[in-house]
Amino acid sequence: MTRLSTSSTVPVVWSADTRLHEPKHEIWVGAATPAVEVPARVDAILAALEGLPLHDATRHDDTLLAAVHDAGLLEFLAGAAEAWAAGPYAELVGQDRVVPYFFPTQALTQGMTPTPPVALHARTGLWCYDTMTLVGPGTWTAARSAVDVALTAVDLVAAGERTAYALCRPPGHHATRAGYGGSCYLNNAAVAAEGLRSRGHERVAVVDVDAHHGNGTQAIFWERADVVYGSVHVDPGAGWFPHLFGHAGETGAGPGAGATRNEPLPEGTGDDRWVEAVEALADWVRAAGCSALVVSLGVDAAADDPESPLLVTEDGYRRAGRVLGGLGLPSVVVQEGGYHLPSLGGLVASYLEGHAGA
Ligand code: SP5
Ligand code: ZN
Repeated sequence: MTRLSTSSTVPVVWSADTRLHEPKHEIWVGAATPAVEVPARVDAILAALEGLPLHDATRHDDTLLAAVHDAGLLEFLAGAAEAWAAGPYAELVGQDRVVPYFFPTQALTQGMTPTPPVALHARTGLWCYDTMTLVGPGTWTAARSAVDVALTAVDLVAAGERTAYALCRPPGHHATRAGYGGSCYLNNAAVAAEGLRSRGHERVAVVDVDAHHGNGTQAIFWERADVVYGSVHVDPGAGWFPHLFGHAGETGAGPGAGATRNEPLPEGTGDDRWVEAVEALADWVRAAGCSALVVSLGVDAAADDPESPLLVTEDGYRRAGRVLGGLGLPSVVVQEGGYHLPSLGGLVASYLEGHAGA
């Protein structure tokens, strides 16, 4: 397992409450499969970062969260587990997690204005866009505490740290303004970007190296010029989640035209080509004149990861860290995906070593 050298001292922010989200299962292609976004991820990462200064997240109010997310989504997520438990779902079918079965797509509504559904099992589909992202009793507390983790890391950077690492769980980059999915509920990286904006940074970059495109972050900042979003990920055009978004032609709209950049890569891409794409994103961020950086650090691009076909190594993540750390910007590194428990921590440690050592 990789250990950080003492020269790269990055504060680590976490919260024990992030362990409270226990999805147990994901429903994928109609079948319940074991969840991969599990509480043990937190402990695997903590173990690999042993020796770095550890900070407990402090409570932050909802101001920045409400700037990122629709009030209806927040209200739904905060109350969904309790409402589900009060319903007949556990005794009826043995389902003790909130999961949608009905989705109000254009194919159904065909331009008519639908009356909002009454049943909870139908209302869930208004907010949740897939079947893999289940809500249980601890989900809201965990997701809300992950936002506090991200904002505490912003506080540390605002107080003068060059780089702070936010051990967020559940991850966030697939959560849109009014939707959750892809194992994500609240968009921690987007809230961190808003946090840096509120601390006086006029233009903030979010660079996303998770194996999957961060469609939620892209959507949130799609029409904005003050937060630029760049991502490297496995090509959705080759059949990968999030399917609809992450293609090279998506570059933003309105005032945000040109403020989004995507680097989709083919299955099987390894270190050299992946790091080149990270370099392209770094050059683009440099040209955009940003004064602060949020990194969406998913380590599921790694070769051993069960959720992606990219073949990046610890050395690749270290090189990516050097490239993004080399921008010289105050940085909040936010944990996204990464599911192979034996290698997860070492990948995070390698990235941070590269970033802080650059
Ligand atoms: C944050 C993040 O990395 N989210 C990943 C969401 C993509 N998930 C796609 C799921 C594809 C099917 N997985 C089958 C494994 C069954 N446990
Ligand atoms: Zn991912």
